[in-house]
Amino acid sequence: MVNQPPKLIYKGIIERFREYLPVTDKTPIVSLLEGHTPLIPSEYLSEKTGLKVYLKYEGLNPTGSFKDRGMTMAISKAKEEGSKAVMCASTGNTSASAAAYACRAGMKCIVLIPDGKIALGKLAQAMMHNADVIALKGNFDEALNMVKSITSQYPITLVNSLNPYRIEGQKTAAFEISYVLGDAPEFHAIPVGNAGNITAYWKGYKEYKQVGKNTQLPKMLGFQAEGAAPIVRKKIVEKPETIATAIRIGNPASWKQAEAARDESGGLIDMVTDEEILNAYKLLAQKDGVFVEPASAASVAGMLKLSEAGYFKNAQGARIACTLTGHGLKDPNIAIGNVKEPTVLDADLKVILKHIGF
Ligand code: AN7
Repeated sequence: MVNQPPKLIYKGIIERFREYLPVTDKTPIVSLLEGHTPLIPSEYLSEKTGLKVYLKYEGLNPTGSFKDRGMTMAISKAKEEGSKAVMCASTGNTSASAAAYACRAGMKCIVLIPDGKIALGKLAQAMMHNADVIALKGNFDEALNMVKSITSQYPITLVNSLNPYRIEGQKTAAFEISYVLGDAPEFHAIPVGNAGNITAYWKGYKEYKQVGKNTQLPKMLGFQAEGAAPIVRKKIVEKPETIATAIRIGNPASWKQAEAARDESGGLIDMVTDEEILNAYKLLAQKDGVFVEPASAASVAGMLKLSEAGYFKNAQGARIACTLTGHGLKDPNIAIGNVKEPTVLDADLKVILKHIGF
């Protein structure tokens, strides 16, 4: 019938997983139809590791990263509570997401980013979505301390992952993976920065097991960048450094929760070098056709590191989900700086044919 609304329209993670989320009929849902991202099997990585490798491509969220899952919750709840402004510290993706969702909610958004250390695409997003962008002469950890101090004293809602609604939203990625695979995978590999996402996935997997949707829990495998690996080193890193600017964090807010996810699941948190990150970044793009930002490749870099060390030798054929947290277009400079340059040729058919081998 002509006027019947289509029944299968996807409405975003809050509507899809409403029963697992702290929302009510009164919560105004601010959504960009985030979530429902593909779980892409990787033949190449499966062959290389002897596992069944699945890539959870979170770069396909509306603002290009997994942050949108948490932001739809954080902004909806902020709106419900009557908040007029939100604020976050960010290595880039949180600011892009907060800025977009705040626009949609008609709220003001203030973001604190480390000056010169966020990827170009993310900066463009925050600016384009009209956030008040403050480039701090300091790193993410310093920015987060400022934001915590300001939001605890003034009427501005904090939307970093210290905001519990962020974690609630982000746990839905674990639900989606479980739904597609019919159960939780045996392993889950994930980049770790501020450690909100590993916390969220672990919560999601546990909740699905509690309600009987899953029969098992995965071992959580978290990966930090070697120059920003406080959890691995058991010590705050005062001056974190890595090419993967998204995870250039020296004092993660969810440090304890990440350790709990690791320990309760029987998994581990390890570190990968920038070289290993770039290698996985290129493999994903060039073998699987999946373009991610450098931080996202940490999950695959870590899986490959463990595979080479024999970690999976008694688990051949097991399923592993690797979260690919953000889209490759976020950080065009790293991409362009790490692969071969375009070949500049004259507009001459013969020259071009010669170049391509005819
Ligand atoms: C692509 O945007 O912290 O361990 O301020 O953007 O949950 O922090 C981003 C983090 C991994 C790490 N991959 O996740 C921010 C921010 C990408 C990211 C992480 C981030 P968490």
